[in-house]
Amino acid sequence: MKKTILALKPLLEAEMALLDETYEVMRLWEQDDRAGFLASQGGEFEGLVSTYDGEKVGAGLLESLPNLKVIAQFGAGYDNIDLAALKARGIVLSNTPDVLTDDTADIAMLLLLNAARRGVAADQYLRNGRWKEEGPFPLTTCLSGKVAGIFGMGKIGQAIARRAAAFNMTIKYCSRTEKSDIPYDYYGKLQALARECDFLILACSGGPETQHAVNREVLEALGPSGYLINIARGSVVKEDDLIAALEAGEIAGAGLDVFANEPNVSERLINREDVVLSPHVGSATRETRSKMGRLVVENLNAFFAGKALVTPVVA
Ligand code: 8YV
Repeated sequence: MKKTILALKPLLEAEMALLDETYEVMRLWEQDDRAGFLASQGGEFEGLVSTYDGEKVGAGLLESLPNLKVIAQFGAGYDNIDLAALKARGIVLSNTPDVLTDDTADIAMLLLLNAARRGVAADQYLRNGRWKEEGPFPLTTCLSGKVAGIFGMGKIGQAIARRAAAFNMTIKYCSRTEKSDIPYDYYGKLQALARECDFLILACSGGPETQHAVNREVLEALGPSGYLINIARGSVVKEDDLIAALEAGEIAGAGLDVFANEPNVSERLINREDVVLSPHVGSATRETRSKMGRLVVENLNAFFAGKALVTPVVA
């Protein structure tokens, strides 16, 4: 008999079909009365497919899934999941690392280039006829010779470092511990890194450990010619402090893919010319989302075959 899985958000069509081949998949997003559905059928589910931008996986949802054994997260980050509650119940968790590293690092570069060279603003300038009417676009600032300070030197941080180095930037980094195999200058304190860099790039995990790590003091240290780039999590930045620093000219600009309250983005950011925005698209290519979906299915298959998870977070 097929195992019954609850999916909080859809995978791409091909991977959804793959899931349907092996499992009885119930789609929470199709339920009008989610609470009623979970109350009546929650006991059926042994597996859960979750995502960062779906229902939060906390004590409440877990209580309604009393027979849950495995969660396969569609995403590398899992700060939407209450790990303590999982461990208390002995539920295992997988995620989708590695397959999204390059795409996410590419988006960091897209934001970095657009923050410095103002690509989006330059496009608008031309389209709105301002080149003809007002003359050349205002001068911008270069990347080469500048310091990229990377907060979080995991796989994505390292992929960003390789790209930034290819743009002739000097790399410095801050992470929990110094990494012996990384050739860049290490800083134990984020504020110290911010003081030493031109572009502060956030590539760390979300969650309580990094919550509001970028605050007024860090932005002050980054200084009036510094830029903040965030492809990590909105929670890493105290967004009110960022907006205040931008409004006061305490930093030069920002490139943001992630926000405090997605998908709602503060008008005070939207209305600023010195900010480049993207709607949480780090992993959002067809190829990568497909690979992420496959990993979700492979992890569930491994678990139900009694094997080790392919990419475990909590095993
Ligand atoms: C999302 C992400 O998972 O991998 C992560 O941590 O934030 C993204 O890849 C994706 O947008 C689906 O929610």
